[in-house]
Amino acid sequence: MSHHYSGVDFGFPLGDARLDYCDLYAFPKPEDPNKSILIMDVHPSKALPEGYTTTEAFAPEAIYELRIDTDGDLVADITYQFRFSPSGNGAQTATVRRVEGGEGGGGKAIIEDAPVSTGAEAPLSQAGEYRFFAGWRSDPFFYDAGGALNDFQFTGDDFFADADICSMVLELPNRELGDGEVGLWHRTMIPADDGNWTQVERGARAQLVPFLVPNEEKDAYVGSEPADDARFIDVLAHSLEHIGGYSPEEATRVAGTLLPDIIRYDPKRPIAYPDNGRLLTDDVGDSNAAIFTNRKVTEDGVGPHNDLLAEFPYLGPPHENRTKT
Ligand SMILES: [Ca+2]
Ligand SMILES: [Ca+2]
Repeated sequence: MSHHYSGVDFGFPLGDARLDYCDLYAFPKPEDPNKSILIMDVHPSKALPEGYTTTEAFAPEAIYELRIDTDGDLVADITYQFRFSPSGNGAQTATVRRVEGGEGGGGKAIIEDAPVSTGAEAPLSQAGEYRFFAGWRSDPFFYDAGGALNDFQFTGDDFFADADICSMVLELPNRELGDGEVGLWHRTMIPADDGNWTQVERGARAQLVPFLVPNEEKDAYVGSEPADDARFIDVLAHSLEHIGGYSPEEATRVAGTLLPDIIRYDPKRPIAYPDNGRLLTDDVGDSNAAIFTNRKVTEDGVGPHNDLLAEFPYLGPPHENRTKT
């Protein structure tokens, strides 16, 4: 097998920022540990190389999914599907469906016609014990991305300090997740020519794809399911040899700890990425830098943002108001 390590690449699936998976957070609701907060972030407002993306938050032709494995076989047992109306008249709305079992449509709509926020307000949609928010917020992710691109020579410059993100925030009772640890991941589907759906994006752990999956393997990786992730251990190991100077054996061992690409989450245990769930303040950039560089660099000098909210939707208001007037 030969791979060329193509370097860090922050490109978007099909060149479309709206389809780009960014981060997945999972933690108990601070005010009520019998409920969980699951946050999926897509579509960064800023691109690297530097540039801005579209103001339409979510792709109306796509299905965004939160996949949940409840029995440890890495096959989804519950899927929350998020779909969005076109933004023709300026405002998008969202529908959330809960589908049990593996594939296909069906399921039941739990939230309908939820407004997609483009400004500072955070309209909340509620149905039974579910609460939902979708729209632009301040990106909670913090990282010296420029330093990472410069061979991990960090200067403490937070690329995301003024960045926004398109967020889907779901609050639900823990019993909806079953009893015990679950595996979580995100995927994005778009219509295929044959009337089926094509999976064009997926992930759970932050930064794996841009840092460790070479361009020639990206389509295969984002089109796969976690149950098949053993096939990508050699791919990630090869990248780790290049970036971190690992020996082949050690690179393979470390790659094996990064896959399958899921976040394990048990709301009854303490939350800390990557072992259990992910808090908005977990310093994923630091823990990943240590892995990617074989502990030659262990921090980027950037910490959590100070605009997080103590209550739903937990993410601060966006830096830019995108409401059309
Ligand atoms: Ca399963
Ligand atoms: Ca940091």
